[in-house]
Amino acid sequence: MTIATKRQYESLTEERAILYAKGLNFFSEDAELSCSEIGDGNLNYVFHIKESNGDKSLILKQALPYAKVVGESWPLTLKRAIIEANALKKQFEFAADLVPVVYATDEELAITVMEDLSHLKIAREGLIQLEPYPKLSKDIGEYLAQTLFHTSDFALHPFEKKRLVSEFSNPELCKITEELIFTDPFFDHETNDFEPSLRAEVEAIWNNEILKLEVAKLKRSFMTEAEALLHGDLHTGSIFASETETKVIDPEFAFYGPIGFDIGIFLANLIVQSITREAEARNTIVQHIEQTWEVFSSNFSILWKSKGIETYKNTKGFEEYVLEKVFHDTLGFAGCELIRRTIGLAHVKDLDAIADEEQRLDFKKQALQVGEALILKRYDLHSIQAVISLLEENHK
Ligand code: SR1
Ligand code: MG
Repeated sequence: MTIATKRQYESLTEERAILYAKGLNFFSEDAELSCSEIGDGNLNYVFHIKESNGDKSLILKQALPYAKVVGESWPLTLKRAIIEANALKKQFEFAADLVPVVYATDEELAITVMEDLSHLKIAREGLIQLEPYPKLSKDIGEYLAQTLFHTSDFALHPFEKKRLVSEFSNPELCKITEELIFTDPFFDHETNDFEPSLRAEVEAIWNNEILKLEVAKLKRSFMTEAEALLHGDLHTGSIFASETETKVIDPEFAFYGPIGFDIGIFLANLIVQSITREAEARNTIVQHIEQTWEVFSSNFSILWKSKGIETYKNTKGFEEYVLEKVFHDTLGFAGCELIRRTIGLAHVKDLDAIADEEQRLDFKKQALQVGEALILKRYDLHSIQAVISLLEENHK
């Protein structure tokens, strides 16, 4: 496929998206195309374009120059489109089955043309409907190990690693995370959004100096520790899934950061599910939580031994030290994600769509409690089983 010709930025409509797709040499000349805008995220348009007289289809994703969730008053760099496309290509090198194929990019129009995955469902939606997704945690554990190990100093020549750090410099999107995950929910900030009945719990967080000190440390780690190329926003809305397939999409927040961040964000979104489920359905999620960490850590360890280039890799205790550091970071980041999804700007449907007010508020209080516990106790928890015990304690 050819790269599209350059032109000035304009946001597409469904009609214009069809015209654009016709210029890609992807569909045959006589193809009749239909298009629908299917994006339900916070930041972009997603056009699904398919042949009415054939089987071919693709996704055309266009970044908007502002955050859709807030409106035009929140301008946002279009460079995130090329960051996302380049991150997908880099991740494809190490986890080809677990990310969409990028067909073409257009930096001027902030467009990425990619594989159509619309036969899959967004994992958040499926999990809310209690889909078991038997492959989800194994696939995500594998994705995390492969993408994080191979982009770290443990696998790359230091020159290449630092070149990638520079290529994936993503300050505007990082600033969103620094504010929305690590800062605003812990202060009386105008971006916060919480139910009035939660005010006592929220004020307790704002006044908890011990908690805020730990969040400050996690924010510093996020801002300064360029350990690996992260997805940067690995919640369950960034994953397409079915019984047999898992694909990680949307890495527009990609940058070099601490390995535990991606793992923590994913686990936090599973933990939200564990909070909202009845005992029987909860078991499936508990297994996913356990398996994500087990698969990540065992694969990371295999890669360390088979492909690691660090001179100290066989020094007794170093590998264990690295994995333990990642584990503690993971729990802290998961705690911040739980809190921000409950009282910050960007919420999750898993909690907000619960119609029964009493139950919804109870679950939100649990999310805040678990979030706080994960941040404060992260150095006392030494295994994923200990985390599961903490979650079970919370249900009693
Ligand atoms: C203004 S963006 C709000 C949230 O949506 C994205 O998916 C990120 O999670 C961000 O924090
Ligand atoms: Mg997204």
